[in-house]
Amino acid sequence: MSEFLIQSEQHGAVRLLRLNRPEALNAFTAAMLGQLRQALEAAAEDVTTRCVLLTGAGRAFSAGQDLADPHVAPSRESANLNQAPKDIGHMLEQFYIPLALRLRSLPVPVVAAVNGVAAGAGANLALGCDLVLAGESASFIQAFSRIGLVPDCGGTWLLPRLVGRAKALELALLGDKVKAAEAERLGLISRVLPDAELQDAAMALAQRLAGMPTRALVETRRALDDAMRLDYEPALKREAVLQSQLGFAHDYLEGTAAFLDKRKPEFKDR
Ligand code: T3D
Repeated sequence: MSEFLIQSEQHGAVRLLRLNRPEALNAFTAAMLGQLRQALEAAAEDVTTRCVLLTGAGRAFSAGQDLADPHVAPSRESANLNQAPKDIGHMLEQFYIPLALRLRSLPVPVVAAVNGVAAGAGANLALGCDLVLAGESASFIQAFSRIGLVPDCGGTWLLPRLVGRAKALELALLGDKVKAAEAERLGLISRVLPDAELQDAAMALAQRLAGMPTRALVETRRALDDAMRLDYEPALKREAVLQSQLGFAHDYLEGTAAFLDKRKPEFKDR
């Protein structure tokens, strides 16, 4: 049994978080979800951290909710004994929703390095990250329909936005395994890499993002998400508001000065 269900390492300005229950394909228990939330908060509070990189230990990214966790596992006798089943919605309210929201509102960009299978909530947590890289042997499974549930952890919101309604329904209804190459072709993820190169490439990408103007990147994430529900003109106006704000910030002054001075910029805003 792993003591640290989430391993945290600092690599310069990159906080690497590794899901660490490899014996169960990093399936989420309540304790693990709690530790992941704490690890994200710690990264958010540390002003020297400018990018988070999320990956899994062992051969999987995450198999989603641990179906044996006593918080959710139905009693095998419940049908016979007429016991009330557990309300698994509570698990979502208590753990997954705050986690999904925090991932999407973190003050730094988040990269997922999907190193193996990502199923159920594991898939959708990965897909909710800002940039998603996957090893060529990785796969994505909307496993929910296989066990009589709907996609959660943002799946119903993310899937149609990423791949359109037709493919989203195919993925969600059938719950078939989508290999990394197909996930890239569909637009579900950013990029596929040879397995042996995944971790180094993901770290290089995270380091690159960490050297960029963090505040502008985070506002870009928010603007793109918001624009999905805005008409064209309000989206244009929102861009103008954001440019007004960013135009007074250090990083814009530094970025333009560095360009004119022909030197590398040093961004600081977060
Ligand atoms: O319930 C709620 O709280 C609501 C929220 C739901 C969110 C969800 O995530 S629902 C979806 C839950 N996840 C799944 O249904 C996926 C279940 N797992 C699988 O289908 C397969 O394990 C995989 C396709 C992911 C991988 O298959 P394979 O053949 O590579 O590995 P395996 O042999 O099936 O699994 C290896 C071990 O991990 C095995 O344990 P053992 O026999 O070696 O002791 C297996 O039981 C364990 N494991 C895999 N997934 C889970 C799990 N244990 C608990 N929960 C799991 N989700």
